[in-house]
Amino acid sequence: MLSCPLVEVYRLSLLSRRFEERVARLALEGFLPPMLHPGAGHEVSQIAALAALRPLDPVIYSHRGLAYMVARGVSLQAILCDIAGRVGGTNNGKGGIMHVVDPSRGIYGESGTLGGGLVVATGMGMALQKKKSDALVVHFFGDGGSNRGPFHESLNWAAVQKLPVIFVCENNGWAVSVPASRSTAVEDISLRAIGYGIPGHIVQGDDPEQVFATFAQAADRARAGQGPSLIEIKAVRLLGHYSTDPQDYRSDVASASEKDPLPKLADMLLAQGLADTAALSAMEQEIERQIADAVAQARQAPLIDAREAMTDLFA
Ligand SMILES: Cc1ncc(C[n+]2csc(CCOP(=O)(O)OP(=O)(O)O)c2C)c(N)n1
Repeated sequence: MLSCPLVEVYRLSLLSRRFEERVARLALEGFLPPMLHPGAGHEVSQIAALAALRPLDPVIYSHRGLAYMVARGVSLQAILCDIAGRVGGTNNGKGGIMHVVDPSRGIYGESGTLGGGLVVATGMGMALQKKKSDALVVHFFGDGGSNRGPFHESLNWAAVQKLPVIFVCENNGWAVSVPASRSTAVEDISLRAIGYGIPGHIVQGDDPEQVFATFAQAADRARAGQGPSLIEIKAVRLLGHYSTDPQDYRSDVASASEKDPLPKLADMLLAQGLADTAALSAMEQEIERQIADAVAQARQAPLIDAREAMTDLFA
């Protein structure tokens, strides 16, 4: 059985974190619009999850963070151009920050409405099943999204039809400013799997090996025609709902930062002898260089022509 590529998960998580920090600074500077939902705290589990799947298994991601695209190798420059409305992005300025779409890397964007992606993922699962493909769809959504109607319809239908879908609830305990305890009567969203007759799993967002193994198991099940799984990642939202959120509704900000999976993973690499401090600092420098290059290139890209809004339309 394959094991989790921990060093690569760390590198991509660090790249996602530093890139997102840079995006936030570029927004303050006015180069980009400020509306980013930071994924800080979620990166390690998102990347370990995708590492257990095939590179082209379709991903319908959630609005939180950029790690999904970074994990699939979408270029940083293209992501920046998408966000900044510049030529060179993945969809010519039509998506902005939350809708990077690159089917050549299995990245299919997300729905504009919370919960909408569940239905799209289920429909894609039907299409894959009809085509007798051995690919599977993975869809990430939040605990807030799991309380919307499409969650129940999608899981029920996917279970009945044995669709190749992995439903992933990233439970960070918050939906904007509403704590999960005020919106959800159960602590574990994964318990709901029982109601649909499918496996439900809980994984800890700071345990990439557990995440990898659980996704690999759910993927085997989906590819074998046995149907969907529901995986709940216990995640931590280190920052605000959006980048300039003052978080005045929150008293756990300091304690949340102690739960950051990224330094924990660095410690794990050092303890297991998978990397030494010199290797980690070389990695950090390489990442800074990669980001600086992407920013320099994006700054040179021209703004999208407004007429682009009328191209590639099919409805
Ligand atoms: C139908 C609908 N209602 C409200 C919103 C606004 N909205 C965007 S994200 C969000 C909260 C999402 O919380 P959760 O699903 O827990 O994900 P998280 O932000 O914690 O990652 C809300 C209410 C929306 N996009 N669509």
